[in-house]
Order: sequence, then structure tokens, then C-alpha cells
Amino acid sequence: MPLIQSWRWFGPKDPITLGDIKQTGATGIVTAMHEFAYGECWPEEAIRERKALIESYGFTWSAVESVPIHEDIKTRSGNAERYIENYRRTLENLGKCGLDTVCYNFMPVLDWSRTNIRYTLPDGSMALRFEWAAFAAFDLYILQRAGAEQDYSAELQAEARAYYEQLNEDDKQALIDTVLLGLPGTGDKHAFTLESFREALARYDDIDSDQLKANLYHFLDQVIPTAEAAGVHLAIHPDDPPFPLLGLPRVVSTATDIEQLYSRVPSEHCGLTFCAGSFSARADNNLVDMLQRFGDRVHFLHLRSTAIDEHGNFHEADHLGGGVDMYALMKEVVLLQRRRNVSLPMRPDHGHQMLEDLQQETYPGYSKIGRLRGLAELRGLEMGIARSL
Ligand code: DNO
Repeated sequence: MPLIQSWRWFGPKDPITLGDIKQTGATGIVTAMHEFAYGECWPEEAIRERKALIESYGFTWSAVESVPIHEDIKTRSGNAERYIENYRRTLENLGKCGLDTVCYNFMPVLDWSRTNIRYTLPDGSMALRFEWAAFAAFDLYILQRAGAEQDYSAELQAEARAYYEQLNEDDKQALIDTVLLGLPGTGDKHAFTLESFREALARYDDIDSDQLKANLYHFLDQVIPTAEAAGVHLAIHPDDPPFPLLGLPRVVSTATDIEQLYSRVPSEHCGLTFCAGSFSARADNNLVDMLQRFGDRVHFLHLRSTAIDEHGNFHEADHLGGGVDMYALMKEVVLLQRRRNVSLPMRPDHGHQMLEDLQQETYPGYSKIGRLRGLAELRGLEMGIARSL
């Protein structure tokens, strides 16, 4: 049972076309109906049309990434119940179209966070990077979040101050744009101004991790029965990075979080997107062990690696480099698929900007050649392991 080698495509507006993707060797497309606002129901007819388009190129639509969760649901306020109802209808419509894997995340306010989307590696290619001094500089001196000092050591605050002082106006703007970056596929440069961002954060003033988990379980209690009936597997994406930022709570960062989720919601339709890159940004996450323990409910894989330094800063490494033992992880993936007798959708998560990518504008992390390299390396690794086992 080989992996369904997949490629994330952002829909008809993506500068990388389905025709281009054909040449990467991917057989699956991962996409979403990005044209619908968060919280809206996706109509069956629109899903069916998109699926037909994907299939007309000989691909399968291997996973839906993502059906986003509206902030009202995460904060359990405003129109939460209406949006949950819409979510259930969307799952039914996806099921009717034969789509069975749906990725989502429960990260407050932002999706993934980085401080530099053009970090140059020694070979001249560029990667995404997270650096504490830059992040703290944004939080303390640009956003000026109330109480932010409590979240950083005196040493880090001093580093952040020094970092901030050497920024010129363009650098500052670049840092703001990076932290507030629009979510993948939204098409906007960023969805927030500093002011609206402060307001969005304020909605979480009284929500700690336990409360956010309670809100997640409330959501799942209502949607999982629908997912079961529709034949859809939900796969939550881990927090990226997997530690608290900006005073916001987290829900899926560690093995303990997953254990809690699995025991609180025992359905196999309540599963996990195993995002190796996200989990790997914490040195105390043992990825192979996590895949062994939680693999029975892993419905979707994102494979990439990170390189973390002694301060906890990290950048996205080569797919076969960095801190993830990709050989050991892939071996576990091969064994898992054999045990479960399934082919799981897998996409190379992100890629460096390299060669012609350096001249082409794409969604940060979603370069053409960098991802092609990642996909090719992972595909070869899987084949080599599968043949030799
Ligand atoms: C980053 C992606 C995430 C992911 C969502 C899933 O590139 O892995 O944006 O799609 O968090 O909901």
C-alpha cells in the first residue's frame, strides 16, 4: 500500500497549475474551496465541479485541506452554533462527493507563525524561519501587547531590544507582514492590521488551553457523528509551532495532547494530520514514537523537517535533513500502511525556494522546485524502504 503522493494546490488561482503538477509525479491533489469565507457551507455542486476538474487531469482529490474553523467556534461565542451547523453540512456534502479525508486546525487567530520567509541557506536557496528574538521584538515593541514581558526571559527581552533597534522601517514592515501573513490560500497579503490583530487576540483573554480544548471537544461532539455518517475522516493539524505564542492557548502540540484528544473522542473519524515539521519544532517530541502510538488514527501526512538551535529558533530544513530522522519515520509509515492496509495521502510539506522559485511569487512555503525536490526525495525513500522490507 504505497502513499498517495500528493501536492497542495490552491485552486484555479494558484500560479502553479494542475498541468504543471502533472510533471511532479504526484497522483493526488490536496486542496480546499478557498473561495468560500470561513464558516460558510460549501455547496455540493461546487465541490463536485472542483473534483471533476481535478480528475480531468488524472488526479484524485486525496485530502481536503482545510475546512477552516471560524474563530467564533474556537472561542465558542457569537455565531458558533450556526457555523458548526454549516460545518456539518459541508462534511455531508464532501461525503456525497466521495471525499473522505478532511484536515483542519484549531490554532487561535493565526495559522502557522514564522518571523522570516526569506531565510537564506548556505547554498543560496531560501527557507522559512522562526527566531525568538525577532518574534519577541514584534510582540514587545511593535504590537506592544499588554503583559507580553511576562512571556520572555530578561535575557531574551534584551536580545529582542537589540534586534528591534537595528531594524529599519522596511525591515519592521517585513516583520509585521510575516507575522500577520494571510493564511495559506486566502490570497490577501495579510488579514490583519495591528489594531484588528490586537482585537482578535483579546478574544482569547479568558481562554486558556483547557478551555480551548473544551471548545474543541464541544465542536467535535457535534461534528463527529455527522462525519461518521458521511464517511469522512477528520484529521486535526498540530499547532505550528507547537508551543504557545502571544499568550494564546494551544491544543495539539505534544503526545499528551493527542492522547487526551483520542481518549476524549474515541471515534476513528476523529484523527490526526501527522505533520512531521510542526511536531519536530519541539525537541521533546519523539516523532517515530508518536507515529507508533497514534498511527491508527492518522489519516493524512505532511512530511518535512526542521533544524532547531540551542535557543529554540528553527528553520525548515531539507526534507531528508534537519532533526527529523526521515528514514526511521518513513519506515514507520510503510509499516503502518501495511498494518492498516491503507494508502495514506502524503504531501511534502513546504519546500525551499530554489532555482527558478527565487524569481516566482508563490505562497510562502509552497514553491514549485523546492517542493518537487521534497516530493522526489520522499518518494524515493518510500520506494527503497518498501522494497527492502
Ligand atoms: C502550512 C500548513 C497549514 C495547514 C493548516 C491546516 O503550510 O500545513 O497551513 O494547512 O494549518 O488546517
